[in-house]
This record gives sequence, structure tokens and C-alpha cells, in this order.
Amino acid sequence: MLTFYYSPGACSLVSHIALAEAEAPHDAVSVSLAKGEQHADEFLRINPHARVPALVTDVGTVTENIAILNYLADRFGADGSVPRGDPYRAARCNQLLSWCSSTVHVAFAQLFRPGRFSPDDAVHQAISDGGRAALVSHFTELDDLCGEGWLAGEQFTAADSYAAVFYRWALRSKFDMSVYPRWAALTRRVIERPAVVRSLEQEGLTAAEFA
Ligand SMILES: N[C@@H](CCC(=O)N[C@@H](CS)C(=O)NCC(=O)O)C(=O)O
Repeated sequence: MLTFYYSPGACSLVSHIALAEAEAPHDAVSVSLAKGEQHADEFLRINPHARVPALVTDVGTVTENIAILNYLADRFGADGSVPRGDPYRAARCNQLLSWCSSTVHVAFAQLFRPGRFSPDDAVHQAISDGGRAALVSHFTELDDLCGEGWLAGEQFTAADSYAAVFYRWALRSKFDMSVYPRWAALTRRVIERPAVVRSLEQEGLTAAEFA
């Protein structure tokens, strides 16, 4: 049995959706980041980096969305995670996931948690402003990547889930979203999927938060 640790609406939603898409049997455990539960000893034994997501398997724990998604693809099939069977499609999806995780997410962290980048309060506003400016550029690139179908090809993948998670964060951060119509349309297609609806329900989120 798998145990999945997530926080509602956090980046862990990307792996949560993949678990639901693959119909992988699992227990889901909510970790409140607002209450600091990620720093509790019990959770640090699961992920010493104090971050969600974390997936506890029978043979060990996997952390980091990209690692969890590739694990799910190999173990349960590629639905909603990373394509299998076509090396280019798999690489293209991992490329998008890596950009989301190491570039776009980090710019959000600058905006939300400048204290992670410097202990000096005097520079926090500048760090946040830098994150906001970087995000505008990343959002333009993301909107340009969105077409009629899915980001990594004909198949829905975790890259599409990431885009939807970021769309909700951007809305909450009061960006002008009217300039990203293709990204908005992609997000609508993502949140209509039955497995995504189930994941949102489990995390206590509503479709209205993505529009
Ligand atoms: N690179 C990691 C990032 C994980 C991460 O930063 N998770 C955030 C939630 S979106 C977290 O747990 N933050 C806890 C904190 O900031 O204290 C991944 O992709 O899994």
C-alpha cells in the first residue's frame, strides 16, 4: 500500500492527480504547511527536507514530484504522469516538469517566501518583486506553449496538472490573468477530468478556484 503526503493546493496536487488518474490504491495524508506540520519530527522522518509531496512505498520513500511521477508511470502506467513507450515524448514531458519544478516554482517561492532566499528583511521586498517579474515572463512562455491539446503531445500528462496548479497560484497572487487565454483554456480542460475532480474534492478545493 502507498501513503501519499500532500498539502491542499500545494505542488503535491500534481502527484495527487497522477495517483488518481492511474487509480493507484493509496492512503492520502494531509500536512498543514500553515501550521508548520512539515517541520514535525514525525514528518521529518518521512522527508528530511520538510516538503510535500512524499510517497511512502513498501520498499522506501520517494520525494520530489518528478521522481514520484516517474515512479507512478513505471508502476501503474502513464495515465496523467509521464509518457512511456516513446522516448521523445517522455523526455519532452520531463523537460516541462523540470522547468516547472526548478524555474517557475522557484520564482513563486521568491514571491511567497522571500525569507528562504535571505535572512535580511531589508531585501525581502526586492526578492518578491524579482519573483513577480520572472513569473510574468514564465507565464507568457507557458501561455505560448498551450495549444488545443495537451502540453507534452496528444496525451494528458503531469505537465498539464502543473500548469493548472500554477494557474490557481497566479490567480491567488493577483496577476492579470486576462492576458493568458490559452493557459486558462488548458486549465479548464484539466479541471474537468474526472480524476482531477476527485483529487480536488479530496484536497477540499473547488473548480471556482481555478477560474
Ligand atoms: N522540488 C520539490 C518542491 C517541493 C516543495 O517546495 N513543496 C512545498 C509546497 S508547494 C512545500 O512543501 N513547502 C513547505 C515549506 O515551504 O515550508 C518538488 O517538486 O516536489
